[in-house]
Amino acid sequence: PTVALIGAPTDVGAGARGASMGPEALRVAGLHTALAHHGVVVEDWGNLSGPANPWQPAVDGYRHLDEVVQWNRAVHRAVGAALAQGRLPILLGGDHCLAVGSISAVAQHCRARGQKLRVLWLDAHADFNTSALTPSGNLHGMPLACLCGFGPAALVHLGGQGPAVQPQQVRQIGIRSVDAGEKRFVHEQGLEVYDMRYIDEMGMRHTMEQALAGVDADTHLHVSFDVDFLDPEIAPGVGTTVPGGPTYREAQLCMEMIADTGRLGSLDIVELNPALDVRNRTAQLAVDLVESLFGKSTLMREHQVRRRG
Ligand code: DIR
Ligand code: MN
Ligand code: MN
Ligand code: MN
Repeated sequence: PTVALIGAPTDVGAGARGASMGPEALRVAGLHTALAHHGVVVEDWGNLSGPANPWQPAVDGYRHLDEVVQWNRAVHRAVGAALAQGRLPILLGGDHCLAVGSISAVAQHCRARGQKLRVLWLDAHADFNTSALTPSGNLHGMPLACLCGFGPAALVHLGGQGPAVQPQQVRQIGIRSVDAGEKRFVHEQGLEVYDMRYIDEMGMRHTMEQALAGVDADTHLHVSFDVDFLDPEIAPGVGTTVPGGPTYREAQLCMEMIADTGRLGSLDIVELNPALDVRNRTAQLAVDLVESLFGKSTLMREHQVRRRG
């Protein structure tokens, strides 16, 4: 596939400043060359632009709603253009509010082609708050609810009428921090959640088998990778660390099993915060994992696959 890198340097939806530096940190960590090494053709579409972070308190349950809408419109347009040109878009965030723009564009693309969409939400958080439920007003805690039809009209209808996705199309993986009201709402909407307790008890292999069940040749897989999915011991460079996330090997296996499906159609890499990182190691780890997502595998496995024919 030909990949299009789309930078969205903003932290308007986050509770800490710094995710705006994410796109450049991923480039500095060598995302482009890492993918090129695996035979992926990479086009860097540069960075989108949008309003500055006004750093204001919440109004009616939302912080910076106008700015979040403007950034998401830009993301929606760019991701839609990339898909229309047959590219596999990689959104370089930026905070996770931008997933509204990217996934609404992906959903439109799939609907137009009669393709099934499966969204894998890799995150420590459920991101399923609404203005009534949110403890913070930060829109990076609400993108999945917006995509499912619960949120401000300007975000819910970014990709046309009706919700962009149905809860049944989503699999949440690695969840370990959910607000009280948010938890009830996640249950009510019937989201399929593979939280850390599930991963601890069942293992990452079984988790991914379940999360990927039903993915077939007609399925477009979208991966929304919030870097705080990872254990903070290995990934300190995020605004909201939550202990007890996937280890290095668990995260690699997760990515490798997604790669094995051959159905990856689009990707968000969000919430990387270089201001909180240590010598860009979290960006380097993200690049390492994305390599696996695009089919990097160990020598042993390539050897076995070749022998099996
Ligand atoms: C929290 C934190 N649930 C909120 N959310 C984060 O503010 O809504 N999402 N950090 O990534
Ligand atoms: Mn998160
Ligand atoms: Mn998130
Ligand atoms: Mn497609």
